[in-house]
Order: sequence, then structure tokens, then C-alpha cells
Amino acid sequence: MRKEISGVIIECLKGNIADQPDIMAVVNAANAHLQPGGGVAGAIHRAAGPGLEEECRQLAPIEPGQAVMTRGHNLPNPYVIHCLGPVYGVDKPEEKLLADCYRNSLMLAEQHEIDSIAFPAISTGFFRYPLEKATRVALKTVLEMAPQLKKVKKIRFVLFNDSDLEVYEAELTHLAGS
Ligand code: AR6
Repeated sequence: MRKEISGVIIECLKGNIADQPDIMAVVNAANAHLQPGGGVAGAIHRAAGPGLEEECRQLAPIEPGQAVMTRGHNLPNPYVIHCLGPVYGVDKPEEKLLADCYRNSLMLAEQHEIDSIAFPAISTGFFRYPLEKATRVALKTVLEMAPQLKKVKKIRFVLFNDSDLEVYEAELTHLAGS
């Protein structure tokens, strides 16, 4: 699914965040120490190679809601933006911290003149944020920021399975109209 909001293309598709070759910056659902880990972080670090872990070491630790940027190393993307999402039920207020991840990533992208960015569903795996609630926060935050974006022209949400994609598509239709 694809929509255009204030000149920004917002799209949702099923796929692997580590395999988005037409995108300038992919977002990592990181841990505080910016170490490989599992899920999205594992896939990104495996594809990027050890140079990414080395670059990350100088930037860690990060706080929930924070975003930092590195090069993409062996990924097909020039940049990776690493975000620490809230652990659901632990890091509070979780809705604000999750929104901060999306806001801070888009602000970093703007500062570095990045025109396209791909997000996974931050916090909805190991960090247990319920997918429907996290989807609403992600899409509302991005739609609110769209009119202010000058450099970012494409925002892609990469979902890992069909049911997660359906939740994103339903929420995007609800928020942006069909
Ligand atoms: N591409 C796209 N989405 C994926 C991929 C992938 N390759 N792999 C998993 N997902 P998670 P979190 C989905 O756990 O909840 C790590 O160990 C997954 O189904 O990667 O923010 C870190 O080191 C889920 O919907 O991120 C941290 O310790 C979503 O991406 C911790 O987990 C996020 O799942 C971060 O947990």
C-alpha cells in the first residue's frame, strides 16, 4: 500500500529490513548497547558485517527514544539509524518514547539530507509492545511530521509477516483515508 501525504510517499510492505536496496537509510530496532542481538538488529548486523558493530561501539549506550546514525557498511544502504524503543510495561511513558524514536529518526534523516527511510515495527518483537498500539503511534507520528519534511520524500514501513502488514494497512487507511 502506498499513500502520498503532503508530498511524502508513505508505504507499507512485507519484507526484510536488511534487504531494502532502494532506500538511503534503514532504521534498526536496537538495544541500548547497539550490539547485534536478535530480530531486526541481528538481521542488520549480519548483513552489514563487523564494521557496523565497531562503529556502533563509539556511540553506545543510548536511551529509550534516542536515535543515532552510522554508515551502512556492507548493507545496500548508505546509512543506518539506530533507535532504542521502549520495553513495553517497563520504560515509561511508552507512547511518547516510541513516538520519539520515529520523530528523532526523521529529524536525523532531515539533517543528513536523506530522501528515503525504512522503518521496522520498533518495540513490537522482543520488547513486547502490542502491534496495534505501536502501529497507531508510528503512523500518527509520521503523518504529523510529513508536512514539515523538506528532504525526506519516501517513508517505508517494512513488516515481517502478512498479519502485521494488514494491521499497518488498516491503520494507514483509517488515518489517511482510502
Ligand atoms: N525485517 C523486518 N522486520 C523484522 C525483522 C526483519 N529482518 N526481524 C524481525 N522483525 P525486534 P524490538 C520484526 O525484536 O521489539 C533485539 O534483540 C519483528 O517481527 O527486532 O524493538 C535488539 O537487540 C517485530 O515485529 O525489535 C533489542 O534487544 C519487529 O520487527 C531488542 O531485540 C521488531 O522486533 C529490540 O526489540
